[in-house]
Amino acid sequence: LDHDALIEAALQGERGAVARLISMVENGGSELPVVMEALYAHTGAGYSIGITGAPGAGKSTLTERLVAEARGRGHQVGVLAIDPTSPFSGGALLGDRVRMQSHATDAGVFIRSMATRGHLGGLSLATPEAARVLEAAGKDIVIIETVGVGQAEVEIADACDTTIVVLNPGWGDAVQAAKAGLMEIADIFVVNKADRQGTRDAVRELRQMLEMAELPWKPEIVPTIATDGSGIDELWTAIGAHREYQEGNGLLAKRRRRRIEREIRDIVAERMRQRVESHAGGLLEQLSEEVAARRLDPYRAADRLIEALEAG
Ligand SMILES: Nc1nc2c(ncn2[C@@H]2O[C@H](COP(=O)(O)OP(=O)(O)O)[C@@H](O)[C@H]2O)c(=O)[nH]1
Ligand SMILES: [Mg+2]
Repeated sequence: LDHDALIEAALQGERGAVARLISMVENGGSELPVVMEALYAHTGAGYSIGITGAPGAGKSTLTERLVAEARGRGHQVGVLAIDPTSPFSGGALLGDRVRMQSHATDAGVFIRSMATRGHLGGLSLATPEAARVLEAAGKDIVIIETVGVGQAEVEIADACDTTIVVLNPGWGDAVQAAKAGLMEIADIFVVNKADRQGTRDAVRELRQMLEMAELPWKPEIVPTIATDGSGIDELWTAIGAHREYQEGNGLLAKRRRRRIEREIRDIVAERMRQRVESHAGGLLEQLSEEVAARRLDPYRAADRLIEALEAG
């Protein structure tokens, strides 16, 4: 396996090389740090957009529309579809692939359903790394679709430059959104399926909630019909406005620094975990036995293990 050739090909945007590097990220092999180091110098110019919301809200349909919109404006686009509830592919992911086929022959688009097979840091580490691969391959817009389930929503807000929360018209959705803490993470709200009844109520309800929240940035509320493309133009404009706002006041740089900080923290935590594991069977087992025999308490045992780690 020639890493240099692989990296060079990925930098040229070669599809197969990009796919292999993302697989490498998913598998979390030992060669990953070297590869990421080589790619890192070629990143930084991309802009990432996160799309989150409940299953069935229309995230994938919206993503496909946004891809077309971005392509029409001359951008190269990467898409990462992440579904932590079905990490080993399945109906939803397959569905995404089928629908995305309208872009399948376009060299300016790279779409990937992500899963973490072996990456020890899980998706929170694999996602920024995969996004970086796409960026290095020339994708200046990276869209990350995540199904909104609890922690994943908070994580996506950290993982991208603009976070879009997708809701549907329907009684109580705005209230649920507020309860789930979405008011704090959404940079833009999309009320998708605006062809359905209750859209105006949903928008009004959301607006009221946002007014009460007193946020520094007032998220725009964009009604869309992803199936026919209505509102996509407005959504693109809203993304641009949020980007400009963040670029103008230094918030984008701040947001990215926070992201990097978290990534470093995750890597360190992961490495520490690995090192602890490397003592499994030896010192760890011995300490466990002493704790079980009440000769030692777990905290003292942890101290002893840390001392051993520090001693190398
Ligand atoms: N009526 C209507 N259906 C939509 C709209 N957007 C998406 N859908 C449908 O909703 C279903 C779920 O869409 P999908 O994009 O897979 O949702 P995801 O799970 O959030 O990615 C599909 O059958 C879509 O065709 C919309 O604006 N109006
Ligand atoms: Mg989807």
